[in-house]
Amino acid sequence: MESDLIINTDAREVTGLDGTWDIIIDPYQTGYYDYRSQPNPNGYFRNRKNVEPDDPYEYNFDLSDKLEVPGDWNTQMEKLHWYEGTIWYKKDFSWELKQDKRVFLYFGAVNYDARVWVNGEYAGRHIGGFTPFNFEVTELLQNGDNFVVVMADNTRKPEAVPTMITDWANYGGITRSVKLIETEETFLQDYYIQLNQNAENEVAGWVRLNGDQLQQRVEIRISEENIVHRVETDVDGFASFSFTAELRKWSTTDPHIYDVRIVTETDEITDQIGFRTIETDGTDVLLNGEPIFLRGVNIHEEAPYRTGRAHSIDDARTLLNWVEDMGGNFVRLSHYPHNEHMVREAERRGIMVWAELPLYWMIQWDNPETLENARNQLTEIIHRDKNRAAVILWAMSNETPLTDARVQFLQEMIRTTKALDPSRLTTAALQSRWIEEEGSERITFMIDDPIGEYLDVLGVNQYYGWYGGANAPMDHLTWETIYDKPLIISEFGAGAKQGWNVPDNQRWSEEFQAELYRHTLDMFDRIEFLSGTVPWILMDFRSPRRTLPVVKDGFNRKGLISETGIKKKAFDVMKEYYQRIEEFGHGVEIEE
Ligand code: GCB
Repeated sequence: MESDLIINTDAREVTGLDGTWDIIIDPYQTGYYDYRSQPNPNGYFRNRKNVEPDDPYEYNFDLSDKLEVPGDWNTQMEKLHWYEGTIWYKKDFSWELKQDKRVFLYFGAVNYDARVWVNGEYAGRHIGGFTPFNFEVTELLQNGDNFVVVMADNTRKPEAVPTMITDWANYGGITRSVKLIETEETFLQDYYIQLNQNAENEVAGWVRLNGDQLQQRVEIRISEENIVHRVETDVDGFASFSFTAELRKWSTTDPHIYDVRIVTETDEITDQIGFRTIETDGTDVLLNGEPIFLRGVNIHEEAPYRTGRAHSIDDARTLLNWVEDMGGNFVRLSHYPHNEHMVREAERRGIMVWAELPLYWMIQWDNPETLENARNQLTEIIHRDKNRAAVILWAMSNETPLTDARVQFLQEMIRTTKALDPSRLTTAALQSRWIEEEGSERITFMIDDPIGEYLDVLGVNQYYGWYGGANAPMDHLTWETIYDKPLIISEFGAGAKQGWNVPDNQRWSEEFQAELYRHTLDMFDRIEFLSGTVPWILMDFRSPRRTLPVVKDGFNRKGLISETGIKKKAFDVMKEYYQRIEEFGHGVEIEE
């Protein structure tokens, strides 16, 4: 699947359109449909204003409310706290037309359905709330005053990805940065430069040009190693290549990143790229050929301290500082693609990334349009992040039901992933089957989900002691798998309200949560084929499902840190566990 997405946008000639936008709240989509439900050619995208007393327009962007972009609408305005529906956004900007230049309008993400117009002319539409997209607007711009209008709709729909029910807030709006990207007539749109996973001293990849002058000489330069590799693009502007190179590997302890410069006859760009191999051997995950235990933690894209959708480099730094403080070397960016700052910042710090698609709980598995939508979101996120050494796992789904239609759907997703990016591993967060032995206390967690056959690494979520079972020693629990593949416990945990003052060991107390972590981690020591642990979750996050007053108040409280940034007791339990793993490895219980 080809994509017209422009990558590495920060390294290009960019004009930011972030800042204050005029908005119109439009629950009835009056700005789009007329009273016969037909698209109205004079919708709000025309941005008309009454000038004369008799002018008939029944809207006015300039006199309406304002919102900051990037940012969700729910946490910016009290009256939008629970709003799901359509909001129109408008931004004025001035532009100087340049000969021989092309211009693309790029959105980091809009949740969920975005239609875009420039100066009243239609530019395009995008579906999916967490992936980037761009439209060419060269012909739509004019010298001087311009405006862009976005119709953003976050209505939940049964056929959508994600679908109706999620355990997170459906934050709406233009949640990531908007920019105009200026390019040459023929420019380097996309490239893939990674180690060949089957020959670790071979750099392999491709470049793709966009424009009229598609046959060009291209150089890939890694000057730190005195490497200059030359290729020529074909009539379609495409060239694949491979060359041998002894490179310093990117790893969690030495996250070395090279400046890689790609120079064509008409364009050039520099990216920061790390080189590493990631593979499996039986039940081990191997980074650069060595087994590694993934000391992980789950993260939602929830902004620390202020709540709402996180989007900035500062948000990423705060969250990843906590991961490092805990002793982590791995993050699961659940349950959808996070912003690019997060991935690049993780990479700079040597933190490995599990990147996930929002195929969460229930999905219309037998709906071909839903599959197409999911594959499109997959394609976009792979395109954006395929040169990031930190990303080691493409995760297909979370806790999806065991039906044939779902297996076929996910198989198709795995096939697409491997075709687009043969250099990374696939996984999914599954559930185990509890087998209770009659007349005995023993319980076996059996991993035999049929999709396991097609994945490289198995993630399993388990909440023994919280959703079922007692918060007590777990010696009666054992784990079995029918697959000779690495296992990551992709979720475990318990809810606790930070500072909750109740007698020890009561549900919702910090002590209860810490105790459950101790019992669970003891159990993990006994799982031989375990390759990583990922507690649920780093920080409390908003979820409309969590209504219990006083304790929850609209937040999922399984965070190890409160949304106000205060660590709970279980944070230290996790930290001690990771110190022990780092020092002695997995499976070694230390006698106190
Ligand atoms: C899960 C889900 C996660 C929820 C969590 C919970 O299994 O994967 O999205 O937030 O449990 O807190 O119940």
